[in-house]
Amino acid sequence: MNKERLLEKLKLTDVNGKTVRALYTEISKACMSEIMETPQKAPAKTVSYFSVEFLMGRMFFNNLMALGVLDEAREIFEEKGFDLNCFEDVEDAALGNGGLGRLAACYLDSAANLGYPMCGYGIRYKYGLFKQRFEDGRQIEEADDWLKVWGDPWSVRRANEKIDVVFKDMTVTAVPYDMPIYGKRINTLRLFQAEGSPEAEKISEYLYPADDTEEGKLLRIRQEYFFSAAAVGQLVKNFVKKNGRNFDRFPEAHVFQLNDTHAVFAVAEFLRLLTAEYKLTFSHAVEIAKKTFNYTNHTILPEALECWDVKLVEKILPEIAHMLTRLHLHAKREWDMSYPVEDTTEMSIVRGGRFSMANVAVYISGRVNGVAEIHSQILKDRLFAAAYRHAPEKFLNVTNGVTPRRWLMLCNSELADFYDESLGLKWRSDLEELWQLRCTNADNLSRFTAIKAIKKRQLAEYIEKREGIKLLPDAIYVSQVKRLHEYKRQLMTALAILYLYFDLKDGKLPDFTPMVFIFGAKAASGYKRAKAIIKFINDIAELVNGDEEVNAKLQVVFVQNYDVSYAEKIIPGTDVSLQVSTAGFEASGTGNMKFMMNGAVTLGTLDGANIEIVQAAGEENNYIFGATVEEIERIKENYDPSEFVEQNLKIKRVTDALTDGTFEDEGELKEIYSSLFEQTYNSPDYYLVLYDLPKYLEALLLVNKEFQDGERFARKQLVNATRSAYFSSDRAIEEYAEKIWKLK
Ligand code: 26Q
Repeated sequence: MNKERLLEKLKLTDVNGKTVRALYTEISKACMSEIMETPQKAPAKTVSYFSVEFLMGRMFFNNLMALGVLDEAREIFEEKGFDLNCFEDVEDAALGNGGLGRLAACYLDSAANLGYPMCGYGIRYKYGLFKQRFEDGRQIEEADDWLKVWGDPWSVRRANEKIDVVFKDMTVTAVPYDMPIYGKRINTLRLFQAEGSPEAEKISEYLYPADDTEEGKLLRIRQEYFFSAAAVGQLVKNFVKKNGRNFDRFPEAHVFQLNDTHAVFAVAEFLRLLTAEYKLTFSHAVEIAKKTFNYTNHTILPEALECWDVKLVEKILPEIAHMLTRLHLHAKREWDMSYPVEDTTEMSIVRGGRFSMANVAVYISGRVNGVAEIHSQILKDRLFAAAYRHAPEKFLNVTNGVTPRRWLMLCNSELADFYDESLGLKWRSDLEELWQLRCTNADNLSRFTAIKAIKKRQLAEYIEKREGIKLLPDAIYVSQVKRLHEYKRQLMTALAILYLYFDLKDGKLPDFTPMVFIFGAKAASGYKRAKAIIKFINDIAELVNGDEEVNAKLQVVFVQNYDVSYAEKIIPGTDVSLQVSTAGFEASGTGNMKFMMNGAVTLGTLDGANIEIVQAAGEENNYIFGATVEEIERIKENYDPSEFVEQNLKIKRVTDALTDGTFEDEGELKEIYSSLFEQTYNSPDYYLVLYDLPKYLEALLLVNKEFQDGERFARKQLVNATRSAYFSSDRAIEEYAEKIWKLK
């Protein structure tokens, strides 16, 4: 990359008479041509990362920073009278819906920056995750036509590398779009677009189309097979071109990582190609697959464990169904020699007429990992217990990480500059260096406090611009931003706020430091109860913010359309990060790590990576509460939320508010009430919202009190920020490279 030449090009860019959009394309293209001209060494071994989601966010600022020209570009264009911040209106590439997709993006960033060859494979959805706005407090969804206005200058269409994907009833062309990932190496994210007939094009139209009908399920299967087969097809073909049919050497050149089970059809396609096209025996093909594939599990929620009806797969992919059935028998033969029947049933690929995609993944993978210590332990103890008993060496943990480039250097340049001045530049390539910063030093603390104040002010300005709401300036900013799900317990926060509201109104909290609660979350389209919770929180916001008696002390904001770019504003401007999932349910969490890196304390449960965060930063510098995984098993034996509420009358007051006319209700509040006290698709209060609420309130009030000692609180925050090295995706990728991919 020739930086001087790029800067020269930017200087010569004429802004006059051009639209913002035209300039965006022109500057992006200038960067792209520099990137594309940089030669790359052919690697000995490449990682292929299969993921149905890649939540890349906005590429413009990140790429200019990666190229080392961001600050200079800002100056160059400022002189021309053009503010690069105009490009903050550019759409996020939101081809994912949450943690799993953002993790894939962070991992691409780290692999490139560490110089590991890694190529991401996925789908180029025409529409990303829906856009969200609120009407009367309810979520309205709009299609995310992300390419329409701004186009996609950061990708290159590779029409000459297209490949056919064959279904029984149609053949679909997969056209790759390559996005370079710039770092020490230039890696590629290759997303396939489905072309051919209108039917074919549907395959790459939407992320997670509804799968409650047979048609919907078939479309999902088509999507999963489509990108898996396209990627495997190309990888195998290119391997043969270079090495001939010596497939025993395939695992020396390639390692595949399955980001959850959505690309498990890649296993079947790999076996199909090797046996049908290249005439290997089935056993031989399985042997090679076993040395090539690895699987990361991201969730233990039973409803998220993929199973596909054998009949359905047979309908459109008979050969693939045949491969999976053969694999099932092959595995059984391997096991039947010695394993107890309960174990072989549990590990079985075909179960009750369905393919268990997780069992395929576990059987074929050399390595199976969870994403935080506790989660990996749960995989061994519960989800994959039988497989673990018979092949313990397969299982390992790699705790997630997040890229410090986007989540610190880009979104909090003020904090990064402070580190530069105090520590030199080494921390930028080795986050462990941050440990050197003295958190007790008064100058450091006042610098940090000043930076936090700036980031809070910037956040307040941004929220005012986007939502039209002025945040209280001198308040504790407490944020809960993540997908909306019952297990994440946004409802528990809502009830806690309502409790604080009643107490404030009753004059029971005379020394209360003003608190602002910031929520951001999208609810899946078909997830009625999650939508009800959004409505409930917006109702509370209206009540609290409109009440002159309390609104100088308490404020609630639910921002619309929370996405990667919004996260980049909220996270640095937050004092307290809420991570309050029911213990055992949040596999890891990665938002928690981003907050930590930006100097927010965690108020949370002992779940997912919170446990490791607290280990690194000290329990005394965070606020931990709530039932633990071990306790929950016991509690659930005889938990009756109605009885619990009768014994905790202050809790009863807030749950009564759901039905006593405090709010108008069009069914949403009743829905929430039922979830807490009645048997629905889960037992009453399945996620122990009420059970943990008293302890949650204590923790919130403790934060409220301790925040008054500004210096002490800032120290806790700074300790968190400077102990976050372990949660860098650079560390995580080093672990994958060493323990799973064998690149070192
Ligand atoms: C499965 C079957 C049918 C339909 C949908 C799905 C499905 C879709 C998406 C299942 C799971 C997902 C996404 C899961 C996810 O984002 N998990 C998160 O992964 C993060 C990265 O490892 C963790 O930090 C989070 O704890 C975890 O919730």
